[in-house]
Amino acid sequence: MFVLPSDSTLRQKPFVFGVATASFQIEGANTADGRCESIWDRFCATPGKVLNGDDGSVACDHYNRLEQDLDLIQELGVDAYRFSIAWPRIEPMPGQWNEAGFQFYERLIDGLIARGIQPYLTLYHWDLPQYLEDKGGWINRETAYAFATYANKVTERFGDKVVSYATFNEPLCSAFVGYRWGSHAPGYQDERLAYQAAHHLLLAHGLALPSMRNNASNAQHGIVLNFTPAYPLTDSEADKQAARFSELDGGDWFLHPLMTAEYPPEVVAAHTEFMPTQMPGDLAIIARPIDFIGVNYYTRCVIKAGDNGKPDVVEQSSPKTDIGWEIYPDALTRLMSDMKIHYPNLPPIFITENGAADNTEKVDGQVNDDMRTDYYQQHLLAVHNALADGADIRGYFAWSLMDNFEWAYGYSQRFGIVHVDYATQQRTVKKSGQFWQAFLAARAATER
Ligand code: IFM
Repeated sequence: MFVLPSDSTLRQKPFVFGVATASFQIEGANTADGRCESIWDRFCATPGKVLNGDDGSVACDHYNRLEQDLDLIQELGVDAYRFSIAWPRIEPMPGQWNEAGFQFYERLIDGLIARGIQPYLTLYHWDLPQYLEDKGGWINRETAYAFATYANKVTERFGDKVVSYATFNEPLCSAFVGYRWGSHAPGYQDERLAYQAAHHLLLAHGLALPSMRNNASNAQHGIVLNFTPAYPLTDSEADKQAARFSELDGGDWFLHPLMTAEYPPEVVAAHTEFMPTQMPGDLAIIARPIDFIGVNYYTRCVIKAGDNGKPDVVEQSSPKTDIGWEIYPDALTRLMSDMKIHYPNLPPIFITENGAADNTEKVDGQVNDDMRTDYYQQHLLAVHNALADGADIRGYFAWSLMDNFEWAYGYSQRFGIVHVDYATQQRTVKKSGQFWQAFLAARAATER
């Protein structure tokens, strides 16, 4: 049974509740109105990279169903909508700014505002223009400067209409999944390239901030990172150190330089041969002040010390979501308190993604996704507990508004609180979506 104390901060404004999506995962229309090819279009077209050969050419056809989807977001009763901009729509050729691309997002932003919903904009959620990849992508330092120019153009256009700008979503995935493990675009498996890409992503973030602030001085500016808290298998020093190392070489590889202007020394010492080429002053640019950190949380991992103390993941037999990620809400509470301990200068936090893959299908017009509903309830309690412990969390976004293209898993994994029938593009609010509607309606009622 879901019991959130009636006086929980979660039930009170200005705590922000929203739903989140990303351009490539929902828009489709990947050749419309001058959009150029992205690295994910190329990756999808490469045999064997994406399950079932799925691609983003249609996805949820959101590009052509914008008004209907805006109404849907409004029906949920959320305060905010987090979305990303497809760089390939905005700058389809180097230095050429595409008015049709700007107009699509303008209609989106204005449509949200007209419905009383706050726009939370992410500038980069993995869909790099392919022409930049052809020149080295995130391995090429020039890409960081190209991103800063793009960020300037977008924030110049939308300014303070947007409440919150995030430079990047999960640079860990762009750098480490894309260049180290290879299961995301552009699909390299090379440690050296991975740390170099990570450095240029962080540099791009820092380079973009001054013009973003200048163009939108009332908006909040920050970055969204993902974290997988690591629990030691035993109380041994070796397991504890291995667990912390896995965090430092994960989410903290990005958070640490943002907060301290240095990379985690333990990882630098262990991986000297892979460390990125930097220019003097880069770390000061990376550590420019930000207004918020977006935290994406889905699961934890359990770690034991393997060969030479290296972290080894130990599979757990506890309940998992359909994608195979352990359900462990307490790790979200712990993550919040650990972050405060490790980084005393931490800015306010938004939980910018949290959710579950639950592939329950529609039966008689209903999607009874009980596992996801339960997942949300447990994680709301985890956020409540973190707030009670003193964490400065300002908002929570459910991932995702609707089922969508789940990267290398194609359409096989459903994260939406709204079901999408990909054959008809019909949207159906799931039981989890109805839970959110009821929760948000109850909160609105107490304000009256
Ligand atoms: O779908 C992704 C999203 O694009 C980034 N964060 C994790 C989600 C679930 O895997």
